[in-house]
Amino acid sequence: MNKPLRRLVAAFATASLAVLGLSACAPSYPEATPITNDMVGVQMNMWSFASIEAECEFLGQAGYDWALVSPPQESIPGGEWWSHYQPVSYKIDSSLGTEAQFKSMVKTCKSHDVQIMVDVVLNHMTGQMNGKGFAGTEFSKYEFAGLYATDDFNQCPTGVSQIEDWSNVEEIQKCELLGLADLNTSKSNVRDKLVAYLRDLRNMGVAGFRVDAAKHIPANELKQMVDQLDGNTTFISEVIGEMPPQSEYYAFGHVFSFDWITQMRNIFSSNGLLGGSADQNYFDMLSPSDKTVTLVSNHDTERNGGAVTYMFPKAFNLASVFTLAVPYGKPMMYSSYAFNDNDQGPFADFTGYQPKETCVANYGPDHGAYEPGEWVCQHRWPAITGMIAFHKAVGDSKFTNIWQEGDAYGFGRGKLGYVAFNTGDTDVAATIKTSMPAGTYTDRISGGDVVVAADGSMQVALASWTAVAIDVKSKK
Ligand code: LM2
Ligand code: CA
Repeated sequence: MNKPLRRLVAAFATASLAVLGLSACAPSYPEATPITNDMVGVQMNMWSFASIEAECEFLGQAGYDWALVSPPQESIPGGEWWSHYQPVSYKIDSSLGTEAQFKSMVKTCKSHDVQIMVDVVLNHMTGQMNGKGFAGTEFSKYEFAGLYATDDFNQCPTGVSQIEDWSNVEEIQKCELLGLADLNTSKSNVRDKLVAYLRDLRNMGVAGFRVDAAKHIPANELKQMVDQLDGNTTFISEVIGEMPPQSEYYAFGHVFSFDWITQMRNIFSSNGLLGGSADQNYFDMLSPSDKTVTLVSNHDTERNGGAVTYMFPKAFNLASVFTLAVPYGKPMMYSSYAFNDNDQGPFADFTGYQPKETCVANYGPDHGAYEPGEWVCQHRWPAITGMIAFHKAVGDSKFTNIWQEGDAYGFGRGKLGYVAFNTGDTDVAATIKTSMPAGTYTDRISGGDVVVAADGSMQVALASWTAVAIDVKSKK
């Protein structure tokens, strides 16, 4: 159903309930569209609300359907990006901006058809012994006035407060992650506070959530919170590793694919490793496509060596192209700032708030070196925005016409698209057989022309570490 039609149907449903004198039991929320495989998201890591608001016109035009915002709630103060993962209260006020700016962002982005998703920290509160939050809220560890008292936090069954045995699910879920005060979500009063926060955000027009540290929250307790929101709300749980199994979480929402991050790093970290990657059997072994958000990197893996990052720009570019090119998952792109210190967050001014973010000049994989703090703006890289259009044009069509020549590799997506990569040091000129209709196409990567002959063959010149992509919607 298209967006206006969906609105109309929703309006009728409400009207007919009113005519019948009935009222819906569940509270009604602003419109939200559950994410689909055709949609593309982007994590705007540590972008301030005002800057995302300003960027949403671009995001909408580029075809991004949703943007993920870093944890917006009040946290401990401090210039480290990770202070945002240490909540002090659920007031929307942090170096990323105020509640007014947050609401304005959601509204403006919606007007550009970009939904806002929020990174929510439900597993824990800050680990600091005591202090004052960014918005002035005083706290001590295990005492958060108006929210939680000591008995609302888990007692680690091992007697040591920290998680030690990472194969023991009870420890993973009931002991402290990094010394962060671990909320006891088996208690309904604790879940009620967390649900109130989620409802507040949903009422502000937020469409869904990334559940931070979800594996540290028992799936059945998280589900009880999810069930208290409306069914259009998107949930994406962060569940890394084997224990607990991801399937417990995709039973009621989505999961991020950390296998995908690893696979992209493995494939794109050296020359010529793409061969065989257009393999439907491989995708069928992963978590279900309609439950899985695929990504090249996030804020953690960008720092821990687990992912391809902007520091290897050609690899990052092609890994993002590949993620948008295959019939698997609900892709989320990643956009971030340059750093040379893992802890350093974006610079804030004397008010404590971040000044407006602006992209580096000449953003793209050929930009060269960055100064720490510069905004890399991977979400604007031409190959990535070009491939959003490809992704939407090819839908769920199957792999066809797989081609390999040395370090170059390509595949079709039925009759709807074709993409070829060269992950070798030498340029490749080749003729590739496709199932595309004859004609002249615009390459989604370079913007140049690609001609498909009557027999479906196309001639391509693939420079080292570039790609070429055409689809039915790029036909001239
Ligand atoms: C996550 N997912 O499960 C986030 O993606 C990840 O970025 C968070 O860690 C983590 N879980 C907790 O939300 C980050 C950062 C840590 C940082 C924590 C809390 O990667 O380094 O830990 O946020 O701010 C920091 C210190 C750590 C200290 C801890 C508690 O780096 O040394 O542990 O605070 O004071 C004693
Ligand atoms: Ca926990």
